[in-house]
Amino acid sequence: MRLFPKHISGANVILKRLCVLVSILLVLAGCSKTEQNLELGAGDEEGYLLVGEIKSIDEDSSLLKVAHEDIPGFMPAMTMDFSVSEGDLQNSKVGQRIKARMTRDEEGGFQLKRIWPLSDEDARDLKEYNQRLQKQLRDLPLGRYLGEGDESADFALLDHRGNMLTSDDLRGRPLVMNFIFTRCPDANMCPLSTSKMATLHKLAGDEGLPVSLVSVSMDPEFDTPGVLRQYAEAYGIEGDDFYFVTGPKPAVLNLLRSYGVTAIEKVDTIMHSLATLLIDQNGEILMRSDKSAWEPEAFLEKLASLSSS
Ligand SMILES: [Cu+2]
Repeated sequence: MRLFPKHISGANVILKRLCVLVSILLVLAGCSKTEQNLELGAGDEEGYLLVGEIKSIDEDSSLLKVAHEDIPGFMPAMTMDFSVSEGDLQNSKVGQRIKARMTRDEEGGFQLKRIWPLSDEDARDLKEYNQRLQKQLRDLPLGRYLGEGDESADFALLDHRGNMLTSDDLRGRPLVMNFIFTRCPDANMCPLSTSKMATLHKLAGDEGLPVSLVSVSMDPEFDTPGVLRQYAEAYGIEGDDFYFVTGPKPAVLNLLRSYGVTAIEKVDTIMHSLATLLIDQNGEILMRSDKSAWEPEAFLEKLASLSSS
């Protein structure tokens, strides 16, 4: 369908100008919208949205008993059992409020997927830190992103154990950060980068060098804390100084933007670039590699020089 034929009549010219005006107004409206939807798990479509409180955990049968609120058009408020994934089971705490998608499992029972912990304190942190990050983004000159010598970006996200992690929590010791997503099908990209992070973690541990490692998911709608927990386990990554983090999509996208990491969603994957950063104990970026072939040994050397200085 062609909107504007070659021979544009007077009425069409007016119509065309109106369209242009409306487009400009829409763009302006979009630009002035600063409030971002920082709701955890926003944007999910599968099954029914469920909000509730964990009442008990049955580890042997991988079941959670959850008192859920009314699910409009489907089910009134009640307490019932749900099957959950191993990662979600490990992250669950009695008394915790959660948000999840409710679907049928293979046995015809109900299951919860994409579980996000809900707390007012977390919501406040998400909002406050993301506002700080947005200000940092506004202060960056057009086309620039953070690199060596720059102050690192502020963030608040949830780790793979379901706990809030902020950039301030990480101050006081060096930090290595990279960007991955668990569904990445390209062995030379995220899987390789995660293996290198695991190697660096081990080498630093062997040499007694203090460092925190943070892997930011580029696929926050799929990579919930429970999914990240299973991913960490699959790579044999343990220790409370290694974090896989995720959160509301706008907060994650702002963090990616600040570091100039591109992540373009395709039908069944994400086309993306990579970045690995070494940030010192005061939050300054000391090293940045944009290649998938970054060397853990080079980062280790820099870490050692920090310790000895
Ligand atoms: Cu990847």
